[in-house]
Amino acid sequence: MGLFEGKKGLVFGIANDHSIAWAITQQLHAEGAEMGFTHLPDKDPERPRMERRLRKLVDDFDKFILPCDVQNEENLDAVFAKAKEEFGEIDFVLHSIAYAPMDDLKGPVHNVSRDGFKLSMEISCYSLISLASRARKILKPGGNILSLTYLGGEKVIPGYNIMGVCKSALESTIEYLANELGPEGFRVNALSAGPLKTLSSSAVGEFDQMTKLYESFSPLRRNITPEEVGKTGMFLMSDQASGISGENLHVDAGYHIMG
Ligand code: 0WD
Repeated sequence: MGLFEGKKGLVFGIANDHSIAWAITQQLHAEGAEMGFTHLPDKDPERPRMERRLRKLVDDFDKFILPCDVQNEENLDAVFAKAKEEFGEIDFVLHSIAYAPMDDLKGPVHNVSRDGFKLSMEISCYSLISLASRARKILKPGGNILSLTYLGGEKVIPGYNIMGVCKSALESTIEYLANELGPEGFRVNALSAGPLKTLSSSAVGEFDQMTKLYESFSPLRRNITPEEVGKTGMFLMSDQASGISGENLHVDAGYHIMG
């Protein structure tokens, strides 16, 4: 019997088959989880690219697929209403979302615009609060929320720029949420992944140099694979991790320990 047999949850952040959320979803599905998924609303309803890409991946097993821009309260309400209708209660929420406008992301933090800062923080950090406040109303005791972060939230990583500031805020938010939701029986954790080529990461400058550093200097002298991130994400959301909350678990071939 799979670790997620009878378990139900929501997955936010599959953009395509390179997405980290997809790597985790494949492991959750293999362990028997039932899931509802969201995608960014398509700008042109005549050409629903985002929806089509997601549908192609999860069509065989999704319970539902809904558009959701995390900046839109009505979208968020609709997703959690649907989850309640479909599942009653849920066991997990995967938050695998980040965004910063290209002009702000490419440049130094001291040049970030006020609007760019607000937008990046809202989508990359506040969105977790939006999900948590709704999730706690339908999470089962023992349920949990997992979010994705990167080492650039703990240390200065050249090229990571404003996203590093967002990840710092996200990691702190995870700790506060873990403390607040713990007494209700819920866990909140972060998975800090090494660099993987995805739509989002291709916008981060110096990405290729980052992966080379992992191959040369991490304790394992290599980078990680999507499958490794997927398996650890699945573990953290499973009952096997029932004693883990407020954690920031690095799946980065050990790179974070290096000076
Ligand atoms: O190396 C990497 N790829 C790492 C990524 C290393 C460590 C952490 N991460 C983090 C990212 O910062 C992010 O939090 O993992 C998370 C997932 O990122 P990903 O899998 O690398 O990127 P991607 O496949 O692009 O998924 C992120 C998705 C968006 O994709 P696009 O590329 O279309 O922006 O976040 C979603 C969207 O699906 N997203 C939103 N969802 C709802 N509302 C919004 C929004 N406003 N904006 C972005």
